[in-house]
Amino acid sequence: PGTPGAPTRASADEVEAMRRALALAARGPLGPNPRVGCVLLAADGSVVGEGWHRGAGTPHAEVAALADARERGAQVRGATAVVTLEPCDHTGRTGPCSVALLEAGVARVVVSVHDPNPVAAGGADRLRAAGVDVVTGVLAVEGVATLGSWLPAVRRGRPFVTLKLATSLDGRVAAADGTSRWITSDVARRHAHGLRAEVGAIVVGTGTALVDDPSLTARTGDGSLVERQPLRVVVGHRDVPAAARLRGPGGELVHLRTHDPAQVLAALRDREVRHVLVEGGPTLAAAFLGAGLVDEVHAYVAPVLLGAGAAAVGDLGVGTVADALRLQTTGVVPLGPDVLVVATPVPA
Ligand code: AOF
Ligand code: ZN
Repeated sequence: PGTPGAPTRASADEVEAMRRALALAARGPLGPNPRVGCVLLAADGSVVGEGWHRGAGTPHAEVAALADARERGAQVRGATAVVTLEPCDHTGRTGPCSVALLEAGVARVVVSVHDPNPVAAGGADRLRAAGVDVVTGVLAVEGVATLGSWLPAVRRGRPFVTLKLATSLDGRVAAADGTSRWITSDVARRHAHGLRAEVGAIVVGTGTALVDDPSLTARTGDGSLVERQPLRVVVGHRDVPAAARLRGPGGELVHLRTHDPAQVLAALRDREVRHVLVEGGPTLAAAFLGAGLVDEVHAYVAPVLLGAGAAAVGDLGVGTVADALRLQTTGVVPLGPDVLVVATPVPA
């Protein structure tokens, strides 16, 4: 509680509680809903309740923390709620956390990140209007990092898009005869499976589905399927053969009969996908890049030279080097014999 009118700031106890709330948030799954954590502090700074969001359809972090306090028989009236995302003010799959906090008699709310979701936001305003002290922006850099691709996805109103390329040193994805298994090493492929396990959907063109016959599953080192499988999305007009590996065990198969990346993303947003991995081939990669719908490129590059064969990215309509699509490198990771380059398009 600060002097009326004076800007309120989080106390040292509250900042420490936010660190704890962020660690709790990270226990939650990646998926349609954000990862959120909440810690309830009594007036003396002691922790009286903790909670985190365990995925869409389950109680929000604030409600989970209130339930924890009740179980401990702790007094919540007058407490401070430290929460990594602004409390929601809507009834979605569950009720508004703003109201739950008010009904519990919470006196102060400390928030890391403002909720960019237009249907859910407004909790901070409602709490302030009811006389609750609200502080926002506490450990905001860490808060944003914990939310990962959920935050840009909700801000943009479409899934966050990662384009994955796996190429030879001379930028090719196949040799002259079309063979492509395996250009990158086992280490690089395993790393790519980690990325698959984090996304909501993997997208390929029908050409890739037919020629490479990928399974598009997320697997662990020993080849077994991870528990949560991304949607397997095939884009284009050609049919997927009944014998394709894509039809085997793994995530749900979705066939979108379009070539328009914006339509693909709209369809996946409607299925509450927050992060899409575009895995090929060159035509689809060029379509997404050309439409300005790639947020991040993950290029696995193997020290292999092919000299001929398909390039990773099809025609971008770049006729002269001044028109090249320039990216900014944000990370370089050595992976056994290969290298992963992470890069983001530079806005024109
Ligand atoms: C969460 N967990 O702990 C908080 C969220 O459909 P619903 O009811 O689950 O609402 C999801 C929205 O609620 C979500 O997009 C976000 O804007 C807001 N806050 N969501 O899943 C939480 N605090
Ligand atoms: Zn909520």
